[in-house]
Amino acid sequence: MNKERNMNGGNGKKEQLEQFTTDDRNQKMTTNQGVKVSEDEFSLKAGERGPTLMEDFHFREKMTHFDHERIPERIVHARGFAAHGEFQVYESMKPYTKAGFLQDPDKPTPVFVRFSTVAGSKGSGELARDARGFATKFYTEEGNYDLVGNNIPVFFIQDAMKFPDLVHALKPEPHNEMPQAATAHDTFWDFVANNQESAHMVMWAMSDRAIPRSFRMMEGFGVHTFRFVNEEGKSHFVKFHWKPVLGTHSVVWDEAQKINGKDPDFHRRDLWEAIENGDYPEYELGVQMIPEEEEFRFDFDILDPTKLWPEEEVPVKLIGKMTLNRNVDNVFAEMEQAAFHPGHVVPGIDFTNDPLLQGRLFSYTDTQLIRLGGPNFHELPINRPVCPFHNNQRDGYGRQTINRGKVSYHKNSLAQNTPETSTEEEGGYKHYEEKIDGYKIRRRSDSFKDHFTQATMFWNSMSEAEKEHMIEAFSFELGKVESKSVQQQVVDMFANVNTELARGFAKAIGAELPEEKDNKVTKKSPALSQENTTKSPATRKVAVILGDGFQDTEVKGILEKLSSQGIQTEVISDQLGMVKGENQSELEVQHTFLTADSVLFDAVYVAGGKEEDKTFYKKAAYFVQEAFSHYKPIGATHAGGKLLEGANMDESPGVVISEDAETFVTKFTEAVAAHRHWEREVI
Ligand code: HDD
Repeated sequence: MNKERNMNGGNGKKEQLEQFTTDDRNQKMTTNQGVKVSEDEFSLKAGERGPTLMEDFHFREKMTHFDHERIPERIVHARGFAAHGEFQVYESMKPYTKAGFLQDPDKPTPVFVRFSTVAGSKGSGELARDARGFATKFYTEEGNYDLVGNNIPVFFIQDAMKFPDLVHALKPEPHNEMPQAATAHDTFWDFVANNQESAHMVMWAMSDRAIPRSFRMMEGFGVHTFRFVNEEGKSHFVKFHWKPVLGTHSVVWDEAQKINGKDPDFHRRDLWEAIENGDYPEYELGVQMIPEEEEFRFDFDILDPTKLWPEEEVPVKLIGKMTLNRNVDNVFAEMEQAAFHPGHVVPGIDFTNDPLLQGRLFSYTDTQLIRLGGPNFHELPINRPVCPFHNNQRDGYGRQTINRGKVSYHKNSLAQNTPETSTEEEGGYKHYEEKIDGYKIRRRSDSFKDHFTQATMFWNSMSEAEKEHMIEAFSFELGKVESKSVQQQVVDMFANVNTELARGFAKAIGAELPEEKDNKVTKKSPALSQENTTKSPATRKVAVILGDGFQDTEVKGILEKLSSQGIQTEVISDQLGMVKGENQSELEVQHTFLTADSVLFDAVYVAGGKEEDKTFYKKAAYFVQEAFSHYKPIGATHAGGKLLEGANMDESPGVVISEDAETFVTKFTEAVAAHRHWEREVI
């Protein structure tokens, strides 16, 4: 058995990483060769005012290492953030798959999860309108299994052959590298209109799903149809889902754009802080399964990655839970060097002929070769499996393993034909023996040619507020497109999805309104609307606006009660330090009106202060107005009530004003759990 394994707890991934972790604090400084350094500020010079000498090995080493600190950023998904955690299955999945990590509900499997945006560079703002990557590496005892998904269950294209075209179109335009982290430009929409298989995913990208409130509050999808294979060799088609325990929630577009300026790290900060606070993000793993013999039972092709399987037709079975419970020690070593690959599978999980998946199976290793500089990236601590790995692969840049012996080929007699292959019973991976018999052709199956039915189903499933947001999103994106022809092509394309939608944004961009199309699709899938998601006040961040002279006795009690509901409160005032109540007790101020902004919070509670402090109230009113216009819950007690009355907000949905602390806490907690109050009229 590998000595890196089973050191204590789990299957040893944490301990394995610790072997490579170092702490430079309280140590003597040395060069990389271990020689102690006596001076680290001045290069070695010929005379006090003279030139630096070539023999200064310390300077040369320090500078050379620095010059090589960067590696190419990911061509897509460059901006991301990750955390460690564990996964546990609820009950054995033996009837469906032999995958070892899905058998024993008492055995946790370590995981590493990286969330990302797709289009932007490594330093871009995190609230871009974009799909989010949701990539999970399971360190199983049978090898690494990577589920490399997105928060949108379908994709723009049906064949990986078109991926470079898609990415060229959505990235900043090559002649001036604009716009950063945005699809609101000519080339993206030109691609959409001329590659109409993108219709369904574009609907998702224009929906609230593309501006999540948090990585902790978004779903994840494996997108492709994979296979589960059990010990008897029976196969089920399977789609994977991650369901966030806190529900699926989004921000509004105006807010997203402002967050990008106020805190471009908003999503990573949220994840990092939740884990540091012990509010571990949780996601349930769900699977939709279709037995092999039912492959053709549906009105869409189940291998088409632009189609989802409506949950009402193929129920999602929740089979386990993932908990993210540990932040990384070092972003570069762990997140930047993590190499995910949909082709990293374990026995019991297999591929299908989805042509998008087939192409991905090539692309991911290929990209790591350039990004991580050679074929040995599997040896990097974050990528190492927890089980032993032995084969005849040798050498290459950065090789760390020291392979003993002179035999590095198969078959051999000098090493008794080892390392030896394993039978299926011994755990050897055996590809599912699917019968394939056909012509070599460059063509797409007719069963992949309906691009609009599910796009319409998505539209039909949205609430009124969600539909409005989508019309606005199209209007924004196409409003930024310069080509009138591209604008009109997109209007005409989406008239095939829904006339109200296409006319809605055509009007906003001054395009010709499309003719009414005879679209007979009435199907809905309620599971697609975020209106129907879990609502909970847990971990919601409330800005508490306090000024000197606030009603301290009651307000402190209210804050404690809110916190017992899992709500996090942060005090905002006009200056840092302590804010003093009318009975002289104090509370610490975490932010000023200058360092905080309503867009960084889920809700606002105004308890106010001395009523005569006009400047304070002016700033507070601005803060609250903005939160109100983003449909956020707003609460007020004491002097805060007058502020809301003055701004005519007091009668609006999601606004809670009460002098009675008990009633206030109950109603405000409900309002916070509701997330947003779309029924509110915003002037
Ligand atoms: Fe991809 C990265 C997800 C289609 C080629 N992809 C990447 C990441 C995620 C996805 C989450 C970031 C992994 C990380 O955090 O390191 N990609 C998807 C999904 C797709 C998809 C859900 C469609 C269902 N991707 C796709 C295609 C190709 C690629 C069709 C090419 C044939 N993807 C890549 C890549 C990346 C990548 C170029 C960039 C960095 C990396 O792989 O490691 O190889």
